[in-house]
Amino acid sequence: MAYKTLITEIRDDVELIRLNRPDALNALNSQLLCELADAVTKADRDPKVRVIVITGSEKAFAAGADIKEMSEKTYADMATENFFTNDSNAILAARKPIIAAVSGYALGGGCELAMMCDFIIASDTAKFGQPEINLGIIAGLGGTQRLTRFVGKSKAMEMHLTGRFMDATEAERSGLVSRVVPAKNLLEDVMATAAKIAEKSAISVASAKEAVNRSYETTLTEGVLFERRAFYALFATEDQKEGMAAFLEKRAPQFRDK
Ligand code: CO8
Repeated sequence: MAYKTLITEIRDDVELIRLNRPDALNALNSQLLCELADAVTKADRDPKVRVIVITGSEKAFAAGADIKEMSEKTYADMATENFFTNDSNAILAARKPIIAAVSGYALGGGCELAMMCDFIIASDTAKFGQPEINLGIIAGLGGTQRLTRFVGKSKAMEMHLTGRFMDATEAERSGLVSRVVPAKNLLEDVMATAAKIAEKSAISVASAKEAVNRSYETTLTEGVLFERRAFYALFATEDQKEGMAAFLEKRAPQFRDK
């Protein structure tokens, strides 16, 4: 599939997906979401890819769902088209880690897309917000649920009710992003982080992702039980033997995803 709204490349073991609708600050329309779902699904299946990075431009990660595309839609259109749902589910279904590299605006659906990734590294120019309230709607790609889990009820409620933006410093302080880096270093830093993950055993990486995500979906007791089972299971892998032997022999491990 040749993409019209994305630029994709594999650099070393990393699939770099750049949202590319510069005239609309990377607003998410149906075509972009469909192409993104396709690119993520293919990268997730591609043995040459170990980590996926989603990024935008310096000015905008994505300024939200495409308002032009949505403006004339009716309730019946939205409900029957299942607008965006299947595509966002495809992104959430990826087993490989996905890093959002956010510079500039990450608003509405753009903020929600970043939050669907496994973690966010932001440039010091990043601005996050859920300004849908200004359009007479609310967030629709998980923003009321995920932002609340990231930053707590008070801040999430204020952002959803007023539409105000959060800058990178506040986003880091509130736990929305894992790190803030100077804008000029964003991609380099994210690719170095991705390379670090790519060195690990893909089996333990997938297990860690699954277990951390499980913490959102279950009670503490059930989550810890889930983690314990995943932990025991890793002792059935060659990579666990290799990782521990390498530590004891004071050398770097050679993981083989086995
Ligand atoms: N949709 C469509 N076009 C957009 C969008 C958008 N979300 N954002 C920006 N653009 C376009 C502008 O219309 C403009 O196009 P043109 O040059 O043809 O007029 C171009 O991008 C540049 O934008 P601006 O001139 O406005 O740039 P500024 O630097 O002055 O402002 C802002 C930047 C502050 C980001 C401003 O563009 C803005 O406020 N954008 C809208 C932000 C917004 O409201 N986002 C939420 C959208 S709704 C949403 O995301 C719901 C998600 C849930 C979907 C769930 C489905 C199930």
